[in-house]
Amino acid sequence: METIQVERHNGVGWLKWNRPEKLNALNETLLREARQALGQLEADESVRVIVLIGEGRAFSSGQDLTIESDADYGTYLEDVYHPLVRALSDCQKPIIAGIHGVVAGAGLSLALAADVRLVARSTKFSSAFIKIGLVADAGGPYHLRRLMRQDVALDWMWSGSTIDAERAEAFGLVTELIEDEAYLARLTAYAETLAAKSPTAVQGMKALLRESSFEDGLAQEVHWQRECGKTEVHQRAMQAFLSKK
Ligand code: T3D
Repeated sequence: METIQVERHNGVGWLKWNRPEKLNALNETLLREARQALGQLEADESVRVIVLIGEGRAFSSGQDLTIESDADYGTYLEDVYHPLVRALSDCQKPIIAGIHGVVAGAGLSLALAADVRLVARSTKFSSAFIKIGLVADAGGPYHLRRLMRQDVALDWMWSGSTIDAERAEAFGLVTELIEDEAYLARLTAYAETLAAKSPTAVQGMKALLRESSFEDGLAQEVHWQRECGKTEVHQRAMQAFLSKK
């Protein structure tokens, strides 16, 4: 692939935006290749956790602003962004966004589609869209609404301002804030620790927390707990507990 790099280590699939010279600005090739790479990692049984990261000094500077196109923006969203955003949202495996440097505009929207966000302390978060007269898109508003207070999210989106990682943490956008020197090691340890846990329980937790209604939630609990109860991890843990009695 031209704009995406994929690596697999210790149960973790690393999906890396690879346009460092443009701070991983998102062009059509990258968005389509990312969709393809995500599909491959999802289908690979050796991969239990997926990490999204950016090569170079940024996670992503958002939509590539140098592209000249006559395409209708709505159609472009439907054809190019939404397949990736849907795939991220529908992915049963846990997705971690590892964020450093800059995360802006549609790059932020992709990061918000991850399940958790591990962030290097010097990262700058830019809402950016309004600066070029656009609404936030690529699923960003949906996720912002779930993570943040609506008035604070609107205030930020309307301002188009850039905030530091501490502020983003206060907004609820950061799962774990990490000192820059420790960032990559901690991200790797987090992902590999999660990959070592029961995949049935890990994926079940993700599915249960996404359920929208109470009744759906109860029904899903029944499904996932039934499956978890059959796993070796659970059987071994029960035997270990009982053998100590
Ligand atoms: O289609 C849809 O509906 C989706 C719509 C989405 C809209 C958005 O995503 S809005 C957000 C768009 N992004 C931005 O507004 C950020 C633009 N970039 C910047 O403001 C700055 O680059 C940064 C503040 C992020 C970093 O500044 P700095 O000084 O550290 O780096 P730089 O020198 O500006 O950038 C390095 C290179 O990356 C440079 O290229 P060059 O001159 O070396 O050839 C720069 O032009 C390029 N670059 C950075 N961001 C983008 C970009 N090229 C294309 N598109 C970018 N977004």
